[in-house]
Amino acid sequence: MEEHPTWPQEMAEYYRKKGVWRGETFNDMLRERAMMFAEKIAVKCGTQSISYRQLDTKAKKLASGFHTEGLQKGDRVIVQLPNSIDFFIVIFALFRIGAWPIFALPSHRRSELVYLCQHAEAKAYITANGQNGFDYPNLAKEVQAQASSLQHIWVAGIVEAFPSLDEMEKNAENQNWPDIQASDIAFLQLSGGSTGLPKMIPRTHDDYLYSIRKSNDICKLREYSVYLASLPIAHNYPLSSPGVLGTMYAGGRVVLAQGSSPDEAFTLIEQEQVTIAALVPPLALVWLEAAPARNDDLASLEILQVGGAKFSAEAARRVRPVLGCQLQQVFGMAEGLVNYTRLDDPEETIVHTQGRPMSPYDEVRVVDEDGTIMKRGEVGELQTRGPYTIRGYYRASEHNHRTFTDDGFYCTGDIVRLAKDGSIIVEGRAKDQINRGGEKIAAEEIENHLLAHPAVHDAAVIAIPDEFLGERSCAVIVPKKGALANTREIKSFLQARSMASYKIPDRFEYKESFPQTGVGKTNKQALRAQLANQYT
Ligand code: J2J
Repeated sequence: MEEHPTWPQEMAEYYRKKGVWRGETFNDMLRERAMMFAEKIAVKCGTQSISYRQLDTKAKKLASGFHTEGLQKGDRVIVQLPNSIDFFIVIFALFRIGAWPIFALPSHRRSELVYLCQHAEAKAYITANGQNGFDYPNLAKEVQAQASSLQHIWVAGIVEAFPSLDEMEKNAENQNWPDIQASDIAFLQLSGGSTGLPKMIPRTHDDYLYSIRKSNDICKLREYSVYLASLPIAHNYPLSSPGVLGTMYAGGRVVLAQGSSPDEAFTLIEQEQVTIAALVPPLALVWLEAAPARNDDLASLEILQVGGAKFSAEAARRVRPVLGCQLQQVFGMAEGLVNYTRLDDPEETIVHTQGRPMSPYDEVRVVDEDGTIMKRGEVGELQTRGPYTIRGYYRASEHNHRTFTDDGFYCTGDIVRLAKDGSIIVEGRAKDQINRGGEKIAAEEIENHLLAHPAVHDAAVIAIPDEFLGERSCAVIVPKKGALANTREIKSFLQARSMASYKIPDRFEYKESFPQTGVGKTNKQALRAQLANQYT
């Protein structure tokens, strides 16, 4: 089985020749940072902190432990950790032995995790001790019962009956580490998905580190930069745009928060002299709302990044006057391409566009439904390829045929238009997904859950506009003849199937039938229009 299509050889050679891919691995990165920045704090979390040197030492010891337990290069390992120092120790330990972290989100539950474990034949699952009020070790046990490949569950922190990561650390001196190449896969990132469960995205050391270096250039990340991570750092945006890894690459300091409430975030900005923070639009609205009524000193904050979903121009315009910092819009995707507004762009570009590709090697084109390339300024689907955009998902050959063109472009499913200067304006979406304030929901995934309910004949999950989140999800259900479908009951049915809670539909509607397209598929556009009429 072809596990993951990659760049054609001539493209790979070209990127190497141009110095885009430098042959650098995450292991090189940490080793060099440990030498260059030594006792400087790399990550701070609450009262705990870790220096670059300590991180390198701890990661090596844990890598040694993983090795002793039989983890090998290319093994897949689910990593489901909250924003914590352990997250870094774990991923750098896995990089050291060449095992691939799969970046599950803390909000993922049994349904997502069983799928990830089964599909990737994960050998180990590393999770949190459940201090934050959710019993992660128990979830891991439930998952293991359905995933025969899972040989190990390891817990960060202490929980009886589970081996802890601390216990696993072994002497790492004179260890023979496997040979890790920059062209090797470093990890599997998760896609928001539009069909079924999340697809896995194979990212190499070369391509990801390129995206991080480029992001650092654009965001001017330096040794004195302090990055506030209040979004879950397993997500591609806070991980790499430039995120926590970019900050470490620059030798800066990462400050981890457990959430984005102004109480926590503003206090950290003031205490830690944060210079850059990243948010999704609804959280930016909360900050804009809260700031005028508080007395925090936010003067250190130079850049507020907003991305993951469309940020309205009205809100964008308020960032500088209210928070006193530069706004940067970020339009990215875990598959690769990331667009930024530049720090020195004219105000109108920063407020009205979602930025432009970060690399001169990014190729973008806007096409109509037949794939014909459109003129500048016309609205169509964005397709892209480049040195850090994947050529295919992991173990998804059928889906890859639909999502990647013959000439290797990724069909983003985003409907955009290009401004005169090449900046991208996101106008909508062709993919069957709901973007709930940056959290992505694949309609089909939830429809499949709904169809498993005995009273449901047909189901369609669609986006409905929402002032705060941008979009919310609505499940429209055609009940079986004679069956009584009850919202409360269907909701608890979904909850019992155990999925990330943001995927549970916000609203339920019932219909006798769905409008159809010419070929007999549910016409979601017409359905959205019907619902919109119903509520205006
Ligand atoms: C409109 N839609 C946006 C924006 C993402 C940086 C930033 C974000 C992500 C991310 C990321 C948007 N305006 N500013 O990985 O490195 C929607 C698009 C896109 C999808 C990707 C990064 N920013 N989007 O959000 O993989 O629909 O990555 O295709 O989660 O989010 O989602 P995801």
